[in-house]
Amino acid sequence: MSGRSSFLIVANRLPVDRTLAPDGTASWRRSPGGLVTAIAPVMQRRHGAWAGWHGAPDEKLAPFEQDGMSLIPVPLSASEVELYYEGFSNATLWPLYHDVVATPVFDRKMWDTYRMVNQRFAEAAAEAADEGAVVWVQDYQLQLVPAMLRRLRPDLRIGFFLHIPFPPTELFWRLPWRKELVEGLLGADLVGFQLPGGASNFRRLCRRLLGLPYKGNEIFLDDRIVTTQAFPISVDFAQLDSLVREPHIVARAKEIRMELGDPEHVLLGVDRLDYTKGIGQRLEAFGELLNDGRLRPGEAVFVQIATPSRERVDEYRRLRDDIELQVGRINGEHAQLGYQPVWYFHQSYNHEELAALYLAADVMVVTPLRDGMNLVAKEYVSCHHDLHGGLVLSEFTGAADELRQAYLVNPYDVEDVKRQMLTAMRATPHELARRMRTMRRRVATYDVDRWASEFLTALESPAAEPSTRRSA
Ligand code: ADQ
Repeated sequence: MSGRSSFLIVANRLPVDRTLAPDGTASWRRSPGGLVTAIAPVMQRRHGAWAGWHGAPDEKLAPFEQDGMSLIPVPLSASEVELYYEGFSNATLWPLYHDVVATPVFDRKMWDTYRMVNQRFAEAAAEAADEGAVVWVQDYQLQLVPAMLRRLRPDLRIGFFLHIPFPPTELFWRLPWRKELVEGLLGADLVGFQLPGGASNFRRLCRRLLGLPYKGNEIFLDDRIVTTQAFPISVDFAQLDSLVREPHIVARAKEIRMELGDPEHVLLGVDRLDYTKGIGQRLEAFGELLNDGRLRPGEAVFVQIATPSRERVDEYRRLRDDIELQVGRINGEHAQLGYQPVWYFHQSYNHEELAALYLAADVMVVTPLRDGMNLVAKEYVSCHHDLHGGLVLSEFTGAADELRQAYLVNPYDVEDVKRQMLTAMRATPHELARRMRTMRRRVATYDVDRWASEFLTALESPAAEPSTRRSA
C-alpha cells in the first residue's frame, strides 16, 4: 500500500477470506455476508482503504491490495477473538440489541477486551487516514472506535453505521458499560441507523443517560453536533437483476426445481444460522401445514439454506442441534419415497447458485424475530423480473418498513405464518405480479449505491461540520 487514504472503512472483518490451494499457496477471495455485499462496490469505485481483521488469530499481516482496495489487516489473538468477538460482540451486544431473544452475557473481562481491541482498530485507522480523511466505521463490534479515533485524530470526518437494530432505552439500560458505549458512538459526526426508530431510540438514550439536548436529528454536545439519521441499507439490484436473466442461471433454476422433484410450490429460506432469524418458527409452520393436511404430500417443498455462523458461541451450537432435530422430525413424519418435504443445507453458497435458488423459489420465507434490515428479502425481490414469487416477511425486519406489499407476518404467531405462507402459495399470478412490481420499484430505486451515497453525502455535508451551535 502506498501512502495514506482519504477514504477509509473500518470494520471488524476485512472483506476477503483466505483460501488455501492443495499446494499450500494462499489467495484471497471476496467474502459473503451483508456488510461486504453492501460496501465492496463503493470501495472499489472510491479506491479506498479498508481496515479489519483478516480472520486468522495470532497472525500479523502486512497491508495488501485486492480487488482494487487497499486492505489493512488488524491482528487479533485467539483470546481476543473469544472475548471481544465471540464474547462481548456476539454474546452480549448481539442479543441485547435484538430484543434479548437470547439472554445477554455481561462479563467484565469481555468488556475489557472489547475496549482494548476497539483501541487497536482506532490506532490502525488513525495511522492509515490522510489529513482530513473521511472514515466510515461499521457496526456493533466497533462502537467505541469513533470517540477513540477522534481523540487521536480530531481532523477526521467520522461516520458510524449500525447494521443491527438500536434497542429501546429500557433494554439498553441493562448494559453495565452503557455510558462509555454511548460516548464511544458520540465520537462520530454522523451516526447512521437502519430505521428512524433506531435513531430516535439513540437520541432519547443520550438525553436520559447523558443529559444531552437534541432537536430533530441533531444531538448537541458542548463543542459540536452529532447528526443521527436512518439510512436503510439495500442490495445491488441491477447486478442481481441482470444475473438472473443470464441463460445459465435460468437453466440452473429449472434444474433445481427438477432436482427437488418438480413440486407445485418451492418455498425457500436463506439465512445465517442465527437465533434471531426465526428459522425454527418457519419450519414449525411448514410442518404444521403438513400435519394439518392443508398441504398435500408432494405439493410443496421447503429449502432451508443455513450458512454456518458463530459456531463457537454456545447459543449457536444449541440452535444448530434444535434446527437439525426439527428438520429430521418433519422429514421423518412426512417423507415418502421420491418426496422429501424439507431440504436443509448447512453450507455457504456462491452468489450464482444463490441467485438460481431465489429464481427457482415460488415463496421466499423470511421470518426473523428481529433483524436490522434483512438483505435476503431484497435480494429475492431483485431476482424476480418475471414478477412471479411471493415474499413472506416478518414485521420485525427493517425491510418490512419498505416492502409493504410482502405477506407480512408476526413470526411469534405460528397461525399467522401458516396462513400467509398458504396465501402466498395460492395467490394468482396477477396478485403476485402486482405486489412484486411495487416491491421491485422500491428496491431498484433505493439500492445499495443510494444507501452508501446518501450516507457519505450526509457525512461530508456542511451540516455535519463541527460547530459550536447549541440548542436553545
Ligand atoms: P445478516 O444478519 O448477515 O446481516 P442479511 O441482511 O440477510 O443478514 O444478509 C445476509 C447476506 O448473506 C445476504 O447477502 C445473503 O445473500 C448472504 N447469505 C446468506 N446465506 C448465505 C449462504 N448460504 N451462502 C452465501 N451467502 C449467503 C446484518 C444484519 C442485517 C442487515 C445486514 C446488512 O443482521 O439486519 O441487513 O447486516 O446491514
